[in-house]
Amino acid sequence: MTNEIYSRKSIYALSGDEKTALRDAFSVLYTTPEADSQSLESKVPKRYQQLAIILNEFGHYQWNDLLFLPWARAYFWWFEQALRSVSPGISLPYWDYTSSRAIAEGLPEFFTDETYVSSDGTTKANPLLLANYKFPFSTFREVKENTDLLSKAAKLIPEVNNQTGFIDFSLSVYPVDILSHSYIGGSSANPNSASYDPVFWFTHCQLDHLWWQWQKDHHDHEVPVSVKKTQLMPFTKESDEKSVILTGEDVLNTVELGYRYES
Ligand SMILES: [Cu+2]
Repeated sequence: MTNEIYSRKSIYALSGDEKTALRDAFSVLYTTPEADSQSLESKVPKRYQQLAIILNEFGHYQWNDLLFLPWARAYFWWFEQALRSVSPGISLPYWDYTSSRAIAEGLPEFFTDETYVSSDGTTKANPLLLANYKFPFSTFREVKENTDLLSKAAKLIPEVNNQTGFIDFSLSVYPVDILSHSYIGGSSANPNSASYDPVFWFTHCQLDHLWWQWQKDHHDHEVPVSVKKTQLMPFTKESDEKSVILTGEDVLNTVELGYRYES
């Protein structure tokens, strides 16, 4: 699909410039397409909200079955392509909320800073703090005062990694993700609004990262034929100069989508 393979890394490994580029790209997704007139401002769906609503329109129908991981992989890749259309050098990083650093420090400042200095030198609102949900509401968080839920998620990881088949892995990794939603609370704890909170893309990238690491260690991942053959609506790839819907099989190897993780 693409010749150059790019890497996804931990948010803890991002340079200052990389963080700024990501925040700038989110800001652009929040404001395109531009509203035609002031009065239409609230009615014109922005690119970001068009991407976030995909979870409600398509994702929830598959969340609790075995398409959970493949569909989500296609979704974050799709979102990442939107970021890369704004700023070609960037990739979607992951927040490993089960890491000792996350457990010690809680939600990173990358997501909680009120403001940041953009690449044009102006101080702007941090786009990773909140996003518009449904007019006039924005996303909000009710982050737990301690990181016990993250510790709980971390304790599940060894068992998750020890699973030998795709089905068992999918079932065991699901609660890890749910704990991240509960820890962040607010919009993240509500399935209708979870994808609007900008932190969603980073916690879910970690889910994909866990799958990628697991796939590396378990080559025989026993993905059912039904999962491989199912179309992952509404995501497409270019094939022989036409757009075709991605299937489960298309996303099993991230390199075919154009990315890998650094580790
Ligand atoms: Cu989730």
